Amino acid sequence: MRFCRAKHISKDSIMADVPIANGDHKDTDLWASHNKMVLEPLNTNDPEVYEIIKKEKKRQTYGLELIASENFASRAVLEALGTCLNNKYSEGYPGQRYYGGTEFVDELERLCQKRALELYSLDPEKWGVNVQPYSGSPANFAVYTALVEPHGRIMGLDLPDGGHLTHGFMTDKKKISATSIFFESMPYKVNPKTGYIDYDRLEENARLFHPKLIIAGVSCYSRNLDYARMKKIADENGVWLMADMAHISGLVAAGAVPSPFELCDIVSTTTHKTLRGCRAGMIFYRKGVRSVDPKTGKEIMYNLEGPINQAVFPGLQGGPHNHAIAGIAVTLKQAMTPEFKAYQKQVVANCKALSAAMMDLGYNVVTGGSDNHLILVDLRNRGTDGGRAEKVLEACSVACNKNTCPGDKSALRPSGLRLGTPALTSRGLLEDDFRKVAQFIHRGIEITLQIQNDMNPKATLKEFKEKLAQEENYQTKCKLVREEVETFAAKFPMPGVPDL
Ligand code: DSN
Repeated sequence: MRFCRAKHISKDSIMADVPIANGDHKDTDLWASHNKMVLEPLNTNDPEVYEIIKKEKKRQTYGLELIASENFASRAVLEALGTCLNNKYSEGYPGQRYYGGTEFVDELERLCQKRALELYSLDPEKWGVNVQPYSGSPANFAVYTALVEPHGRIMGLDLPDGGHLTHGFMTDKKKISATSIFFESMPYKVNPKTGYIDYDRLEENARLFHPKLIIAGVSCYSRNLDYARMKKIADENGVWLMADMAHISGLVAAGAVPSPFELCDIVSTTTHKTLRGCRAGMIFYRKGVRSVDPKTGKEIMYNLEGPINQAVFPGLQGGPHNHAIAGIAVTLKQAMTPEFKAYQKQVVANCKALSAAMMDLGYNVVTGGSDNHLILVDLRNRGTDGGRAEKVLEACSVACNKNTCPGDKSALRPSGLRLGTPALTSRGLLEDDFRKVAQFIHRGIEITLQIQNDMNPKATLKEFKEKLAQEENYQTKCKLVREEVETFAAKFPMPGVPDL
């Protein structure tokens, strides 16, 4: 097929005309319908996908979203994602690309980097940032690739104790995360009685294990990290201290929790959790003078920037997702506002209210509360577990996730529920609203117990789910809670694009 242009496309009327075929009648028809295809809106172009998105929008709007790693991105962030930036390849970094036509994506990436450093009050002489990681997992793997040789050693908080998969998760039988496949990982743990990180044991094991890098980061830990203690352990062993602040990067930006930047060498993050942006990642690294040799007086420089940038591209990734970089830039601008700071303070206040309400209802909250945006409710004293409660709550339009609790014997039957406040706080819920949310959760857990009492105590989760799905009695009970939840949730505005 040959293209020709119907008329000249002026800069003012981009997309007013699109290429049409110059050929026989059949080709012209084909190209007319091709033109329609590339210009028509989603709802008519692909009603099947459109309807699925509408259903998901409805689920988010009428449900109570308590998954601690989720949030509702703003309209401006979502608009930046759905743009022509999606189309552009630009391997490399601003000013050093492999393709032409990168003038504007260079401008965008530089703006994004500038905002990232500003948000966390970082001196550009002392810190740099890579805004190209596709998300948190690739960001972490890029740091390890840059700084830890193959089979070099890494210590991170164990996944069942509240760490993240990418911090090196493996079981007795299997290396699960690529971090444990390509590097050697040794976890540190929480104290099973208190739920707090056992820093003494980390210190002891670091001396024995000689890691190259220690990770200060969490996925399900409701307390502030002791960066000073971790820095002391890192320095004693001469190793890198990396913070993975993915869960708390919005809280850090607002000063609602301690910042890792003062004491860590590298800080990785996602941008879509408490930071409330699009799905992407960033890596901050120290640069400039690292120390001065006491004997020679010679300055020793950090060597993080080159290795980290090279690990992201060309080491692990291809072209940057320029639409995501635009989304991050918009996110960072919003995060510098007083409104965002107030939002983050409310996230923490709401979490304290939710935690207190759950404890008033007789639940055991791990560590007895929270410093941040999440709590872990241990259901062992109630005679149930996270998997069963999660399923019933889902049937009541309450979204949260099962999670292992300190001391759990089996990761296959996690005892806890992780509950987070960032998403619902974005919809404007305050402390009193979260006390109501606690009541809804409690009612869901009561139904869970009723179903369990009606079954063989050894019944599997599969059998539990079947009973929940098949017995009218329990369906009716869940429906009653669900209708109240949905009426309650519908009162709160939803950030984002109105229909989708
Ligand atoms: N799924 C996210 C979390 O819950 O922490 C990160 O992988």
